[in-house]
Amino acid sequence: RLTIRIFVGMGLGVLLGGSINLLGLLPATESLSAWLVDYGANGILYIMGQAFVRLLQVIVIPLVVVSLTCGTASLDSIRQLGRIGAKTLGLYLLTTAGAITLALLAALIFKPGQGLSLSSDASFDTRDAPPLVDVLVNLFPRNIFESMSSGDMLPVIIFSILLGLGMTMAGEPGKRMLSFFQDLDAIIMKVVGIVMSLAPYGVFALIARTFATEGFGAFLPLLKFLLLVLAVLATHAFLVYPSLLKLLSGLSPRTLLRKIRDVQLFAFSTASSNATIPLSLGVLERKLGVKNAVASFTVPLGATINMDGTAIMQGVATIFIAQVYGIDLDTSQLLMVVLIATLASIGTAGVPGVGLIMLSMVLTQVGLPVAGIGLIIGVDRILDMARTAVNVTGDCVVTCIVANSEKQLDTEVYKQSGPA
Ligand code: DAS
Repeated sequence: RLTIRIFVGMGLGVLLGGSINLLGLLPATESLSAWLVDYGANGILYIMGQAFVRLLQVIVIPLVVVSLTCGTASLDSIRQLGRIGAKTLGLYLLTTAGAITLALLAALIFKPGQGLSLSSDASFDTRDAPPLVDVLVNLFPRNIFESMSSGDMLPVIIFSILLGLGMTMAGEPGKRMLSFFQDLDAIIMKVVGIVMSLAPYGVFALIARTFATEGFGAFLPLLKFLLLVLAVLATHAFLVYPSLLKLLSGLSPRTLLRKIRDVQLFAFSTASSNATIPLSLGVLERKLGVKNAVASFTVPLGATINMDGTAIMQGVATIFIAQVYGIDLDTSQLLMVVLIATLASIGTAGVPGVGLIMLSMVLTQVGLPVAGIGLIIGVDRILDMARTAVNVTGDCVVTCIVANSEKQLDTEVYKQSGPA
């Protein structure tokens, strides 16, 4: 339902903005109608669009602290699942780093942002990207409140992981605190839901203003960006994952992809990994023979920290925005994008639209203008649905690999042809 309303918002935005542009009503001339349109496009629509973007940004810190602490604290059984935990974390981070590298290479080769001169709303500080060593040192929070207030995400991610681990080792107090954080998590997810319910209006305003001021020219370059992200997502889901599964477990990729099709469609339509957890667990345990001891650990963890699709969007978007603003990223900055997008994908909770929120952190850390998000926010909903389906596919593939390596997967059940 929200997706449809967003599509409607986008459609109306294109219609309104496009007609304003085609009628040449902007820039305002002395005529009253042009003045009214200018006031609307550069007043009301501007405020609506910016308000929506800022509302997305303001929830980043609480969202990451709470969802990541819960995600890490859900490792409470990491002592029993030591090896499984290490393998799962290792594979999740490895596939995400691989995904972002694939995305960066594709974007550098196909140059989706080449030669575009899209103006963007807010002025921004192209802060010089700090050298890599400082980034690594700054990973460690000195004063967590300072990091939170300055929106310096990396120390917040490290702090949340430490907090979560501390909880798992603190016995009763840890359990009490964890349930408090889980309640907080539920509340913050509701807040994210409120902001996302404003998406149709925010997207309408952003799209309408983009088309009013930029004209249809704006959409075409986005089409190239859109198609490139979708192409990398498809490569990752239908080429990289199957090869990984075959290589590391010998299990049949065709069987897996056939049996998790519903999971992918549900993830696509809800654009939420969290909402898909129950479905993933059911399919993995009942149709693919994965033991609950593993799936109950790897699936919730994956929904929180394994976001290959999101990392792919962030990789292509970062290069796209850099190209639009004519900023060349050097090798150390590209490596930093891999590191940060991999870490950012850990902190991205599995709810609609948060990948875009995390993108603002990736852009800030490499000194790119966050306002660049305004260029791609209009097509983000479609990308969100596609990348969530990839995120969930990654969770299922890694779960099968880890379960199989720990003899926790019944290959008879896996091979059963049963209904998809
Ligand atoms: N929609 C998120 C998810 O549920 C991913 C994202 O927003 O990038 O996985």
